[in-house]
Amino acid sequence: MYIQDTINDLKQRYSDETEYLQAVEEVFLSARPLIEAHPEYEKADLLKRMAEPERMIRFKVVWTDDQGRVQTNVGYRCQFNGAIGPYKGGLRFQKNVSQSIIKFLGFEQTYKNALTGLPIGGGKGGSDFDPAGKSESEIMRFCQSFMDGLYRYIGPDTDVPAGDMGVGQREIGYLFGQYRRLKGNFENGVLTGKGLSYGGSLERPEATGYGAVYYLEEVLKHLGDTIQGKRIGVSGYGNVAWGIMKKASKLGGKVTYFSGPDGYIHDEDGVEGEEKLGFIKQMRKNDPMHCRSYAEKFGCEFVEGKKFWGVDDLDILMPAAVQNDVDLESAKKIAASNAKYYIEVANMPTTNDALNYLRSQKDLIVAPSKAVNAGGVGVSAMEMAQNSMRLHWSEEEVDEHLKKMMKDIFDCSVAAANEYGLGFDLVAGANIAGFRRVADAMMEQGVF
Ligand code: 2IT
Repeated sequence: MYIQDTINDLKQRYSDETEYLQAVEEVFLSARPLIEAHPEYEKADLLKRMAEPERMIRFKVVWTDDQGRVQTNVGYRCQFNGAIGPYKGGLRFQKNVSQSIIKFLGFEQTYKNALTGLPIGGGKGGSDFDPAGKSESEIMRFCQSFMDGLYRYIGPDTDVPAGDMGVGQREIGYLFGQYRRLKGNFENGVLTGKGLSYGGSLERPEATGYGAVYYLEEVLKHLGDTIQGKRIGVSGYGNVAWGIMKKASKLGGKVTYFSGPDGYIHDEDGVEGEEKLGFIKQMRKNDPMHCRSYAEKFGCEFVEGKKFWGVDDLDILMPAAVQNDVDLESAKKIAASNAKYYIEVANMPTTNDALNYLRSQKDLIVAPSKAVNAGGVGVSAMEMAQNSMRLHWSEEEVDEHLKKMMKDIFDCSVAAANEYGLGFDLVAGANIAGFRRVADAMMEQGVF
């Protein structure tokens, strides 16, 4: 009753924020056994307090394009929950960015960050700026104006932004440069995902994809299986998908399908080797909307306007593109295929009805993104640690910490599901474990 009543109230209050409501419903319903075992949560109005961002900042971003026309965008920073540490989370620059999308990402980030076991709260930001077709100097001017609106709200002990879609190392450089210009202070780097020349961490660009593969290895190991010879389908070809391809091929797996907004690629030989990986990196930089040129370059199949969910020659599916990539119709195709593992990577890549459908399939292992993709923000927290200690870790050191972190996240999810008699349920386990850490920190800090 308490959970459903809370969800219903939120649906009334935020009726037009569909993505946000979707994320809240998924976490609260997945953590049901924990919430029902703790009547003190209801007394403390904990669910509503967890669903409400501590602060939602919205600002105007005005910049001038190369033709001298003045352009106006909207910037957001959602400081969702700071109970465990400074707000931490990426910035997304994408045309479709709305308050609901930033809020859902900030909410998810809170539980994901809690799962890392590191002292970081949850936040997210971004803008409806569309990076497609923009020149280098337009990107720089936009980033500078964006930081003009944001700088007074962030800081190394307050809120530490990073990248997300449309924000990579180049954008982080311009954002940090403007922050430093405004504040006249290095402030431990303030942002993460920085370049190596001014405080970035080795392996941060690969961390989300590598972490996802390390998590996958834990799942396989737990079930007496291995990645050797497994055929993997990854949706997307951005930074995260690229990291998965790089690591999976090193460990003996084969990414035979990937996709873009224009359709999907089927490369029977697998995406491996410097040439293919380098081509994908360049393709993303030149044109984040089309992956067809890969098929032309390497002589493999391209299927226009379709998704590969449901093809019969894949063992492992890793949606690593956008939210709500897999709907109920795709889920039914996946369930009817030979795939044994559905490992979410992108933030909320599955609609709630599709996720419930997939979770109800006996022969399919389902893992949730907030656990699988936590390696990215985890290495960001390690970048913060390196910056505050004023030193650099070697790639081996970062990698060792990342591996251990992914194993800990997997183990604590398995343990949490077991504790509530749920069996091997990675979705419930991760949500319970993440929720409990945030809940404990909030309960101990009193009512506010
Ligand atoms: O979704 C995510 O976890 C990120 N975009 C990375 C956040 C971070 O602070 O590194």
